[in-house]
Amino acid sequence: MEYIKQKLLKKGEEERLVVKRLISEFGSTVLESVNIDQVLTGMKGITGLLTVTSKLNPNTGITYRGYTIPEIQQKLPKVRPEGEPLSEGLFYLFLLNEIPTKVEVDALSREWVSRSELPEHVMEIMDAMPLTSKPMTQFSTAILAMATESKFQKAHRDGLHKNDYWNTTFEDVMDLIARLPVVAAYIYRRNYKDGKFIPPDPNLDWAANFAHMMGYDSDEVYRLFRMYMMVHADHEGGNVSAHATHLVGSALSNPYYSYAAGMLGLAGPLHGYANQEVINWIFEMQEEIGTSDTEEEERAKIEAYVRKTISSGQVVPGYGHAVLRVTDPRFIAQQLFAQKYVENDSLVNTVNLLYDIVPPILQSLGKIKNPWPNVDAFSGSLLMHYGIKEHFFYTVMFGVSRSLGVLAQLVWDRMYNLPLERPSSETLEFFKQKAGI
Ligand code: CMX
Repeated sequence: MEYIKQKLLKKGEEERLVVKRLISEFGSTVLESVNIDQVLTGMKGITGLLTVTSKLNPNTGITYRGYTIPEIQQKLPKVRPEGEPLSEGLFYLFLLNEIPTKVEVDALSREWVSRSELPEHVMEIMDAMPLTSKPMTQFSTAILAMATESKFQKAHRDGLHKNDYWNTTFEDVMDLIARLPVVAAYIYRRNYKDGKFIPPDPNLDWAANFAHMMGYDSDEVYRLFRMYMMVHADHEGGNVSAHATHLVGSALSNPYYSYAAGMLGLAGPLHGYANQEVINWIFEMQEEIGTSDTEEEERAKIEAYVRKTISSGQVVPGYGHAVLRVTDPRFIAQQLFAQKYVENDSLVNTVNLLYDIVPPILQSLGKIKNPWPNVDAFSGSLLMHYGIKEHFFYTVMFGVSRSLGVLAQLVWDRMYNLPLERPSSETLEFFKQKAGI
């Protein structure tokens, strides 16, 4: 991987100077003013972070290093021309801002397999966890347990120049990304299958290997996993999992601690846990409304169920977004995937029907800023279709894919020598005074 490091350093040294110059020469340039409601509603819309891997436009959705999801699907190397892009290529793009060749992507696949062996104590710690503990508890515990391997932490302890932080961070990030699917697949095997560990296949790419280690070996599931990893990989810097990873990393905590923090944020119902909630909610709805004789009757029953969810003070999972103001292009990518490869699946049909029914109801509330579906509204129905029915595991899958973007960003955080994150906070008195109340 020396050539990746050399490229990274070349770009990094140039960009690091730009960041330095922005701080020293243009530090007092005003970006925007901040309103009270922005502070009190989760810092929405306040530009407070530097993130290079991706950018979220409220009206057009995510771009990865400037490329939309359809462009990514078209431009990144694939196993077959009509297939889905390889995750290795996406990581390469996040890291180096270049579309890699298939040869470069294959080298990364081999590198990740070569780094994928878990330390013995990590397996033992996973084996010691009760099966009653949530998959995300097991996942984040295993990530923390892997911190014994941190090359960054060791180098830092031994006295590391800050301009070299990126180097051992890159090494940790590569190890971590290589091992996350192994950890996740083992959690899956222990919780839902025979508990036997399936080793990675050195001939498979990262996403396909994840499916393989979970026990799914077909070109169709490999293709699904490649698409799944791609759509969940990054969503600029302010979302909870990305921001938590960055924030903890800013204290120079090692990449394992940083990513574990991100995963604990992903586990929340307003973030990545929503992908399980969508399936839970649909199943509960189906149980309550039963079968219908006509589509009209079914629509009326679903509508009533959606209204009941809202009136009981709950959110409709998979709908709404803190930034997006349109249907999430990641939802659309999955819908197109289903149109292409999935024939007449009743759960997928229900998800499509909900897309018709839910937004007008949410819109009619008059308070929700975005009534459209997000990435989580579709993903579960696809996994179910391909036989991965254990929906309590779905957030772990989201967690594996999110590593591609936020850990590439962590390398850049260290390359730029970004300092400790420390915004200020104010008391209620301050806001009352500002408002004159
Ligand atoms: N169903 C019902 N009400 C909703 C809603 C939904 N899906 N989404 C938002 N609202 C409500 C909010 O609860 C809020 O109500 P109050 O003013 O009474 O508190 C109001 O609409 C305004 O909220 P908002 O500004 O539009 O949304 P936020 O930026 O505060 O929150 C999000 C965004 C995603 C947390 C929210 O839309 C939500 O809870 N959605 C459902 C959970 C979900 O799908 N999360 C996954 C997001 C994608 C991801 O990170 O994976």
